[in-house]
Amino acid sequence: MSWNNEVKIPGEVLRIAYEIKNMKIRGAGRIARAVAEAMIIGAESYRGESVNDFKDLMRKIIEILSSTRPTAVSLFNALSYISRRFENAEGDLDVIRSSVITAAREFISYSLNAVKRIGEIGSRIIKNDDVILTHCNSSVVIETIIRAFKTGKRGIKVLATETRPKFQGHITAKMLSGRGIPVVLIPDSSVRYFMKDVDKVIVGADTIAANGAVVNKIGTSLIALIASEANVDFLVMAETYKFSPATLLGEYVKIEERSPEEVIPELSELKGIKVRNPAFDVTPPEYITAIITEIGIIPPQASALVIKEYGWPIANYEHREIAVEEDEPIL
Ligand code: RUB
Repeated sequence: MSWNNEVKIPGEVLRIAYEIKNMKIRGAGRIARAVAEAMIIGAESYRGESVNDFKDLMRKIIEILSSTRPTAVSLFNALSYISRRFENAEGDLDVIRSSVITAAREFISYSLNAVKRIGEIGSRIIKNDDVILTHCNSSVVIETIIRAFKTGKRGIKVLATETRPKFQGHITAKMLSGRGIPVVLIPDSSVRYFMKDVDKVIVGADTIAANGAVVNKIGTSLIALIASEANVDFLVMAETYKFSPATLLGEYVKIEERSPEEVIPELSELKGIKVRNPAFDVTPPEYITAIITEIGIIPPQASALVIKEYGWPIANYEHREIAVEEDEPIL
C-alpha cells in the first residue's frame, strides 16, 4: 500500500510524514506536536461534505503518521488523544472537524506548557558550577539547562556526546553554545573517561514503560550504567505523554532499527559484513535516580501510577510499515 492511494492525502501532511521518517523532524516531543499539526492541516483541507469520508481521511492520515517511526510513544499518544475525540464526537461535519482541530491544538499547547514546566522544575535541581552530561538532543533537557543558566546559575558546563550515528549531539552543542553556555562535545565512547568530572547526567525519553524503564537514544543505557558505577545522578526529563499506557498491559516497546548506511555510508567497502543500527535502547529503572515530569519529580517505580492517574488514552494505532514509493509525487 502506498501513502497516497485510495484517499487523497494533502501534500503538506505527506511532507510532515516524510520529514518525521527521515528525521528532519525529530525528538519525541517535536514529533508529537508535528503529528498533531498534520491532523489540523488534514482536517482543514477536507473539501467534501460527508462525515464518513472526513473520518476516513482522518483515519488514513493517522495510519500514515503512525507508520513513520515506531518507538516514541508520544506520537501514538498524540494521535490517540485526537482520534478519541473525533471518533466519539457526534454531529455534523463542522462539529467533527472542529473536534479534531480543538483536540490537536489542546495537545500542542499542553505539550509546549509541559516542556516549559519541566524546565522550571528541572532548572531548580541544577546547581552553580554543575557539570552536566547529556546524550542526543532533547528539547526538555535543552529547555532546562537554558532556564537554569538564564535564572542565574553560574559556572554550568555541559558535556554533550556526539550521539552517533546521526550526531544529534552537534545540535545540542550548537543550541547551548548559541546561548552562551559552555559546551564540550565528546565522543560517545569517552563517557566513562569523563564521568569523574560529571555532577549530573540529564537525558530525555522517547517512551517510559509502566515499570519505569526508559527508552531513549541508543547508548543511553550504557551511560546510565557508567553513572551508576560512579554514583552520579542519572535524571530523565519526560512529559507525561512519553509514558506508554500499553506497557501497563504488558506490551513491549518496539525499538526502531534504521538503515545500516547511517552507520557506514559506504557500505560497499565492507562487502559481506552485516551492519546493524538500532536507534534506541532501554535503561532499567534501577539506574535512574528520578524522572522529572510536568506534574513533578517521581521515582521511576511510580511510572505505572503516572500512567493510571494522568494517563493518555491507550494508543489504538500501532506502527505498521507502509511502503513508500521512491517517486512519491509530493517530493
Ligand atoms: C531523540 C531522542 C531524544 C528524545 C527526547 O531521538 O532520543 O532524547 O526523543 O527528546 P531521535 P525531546 O533523534 O532519533 O528522534 O525531549 O525533544 O522530546
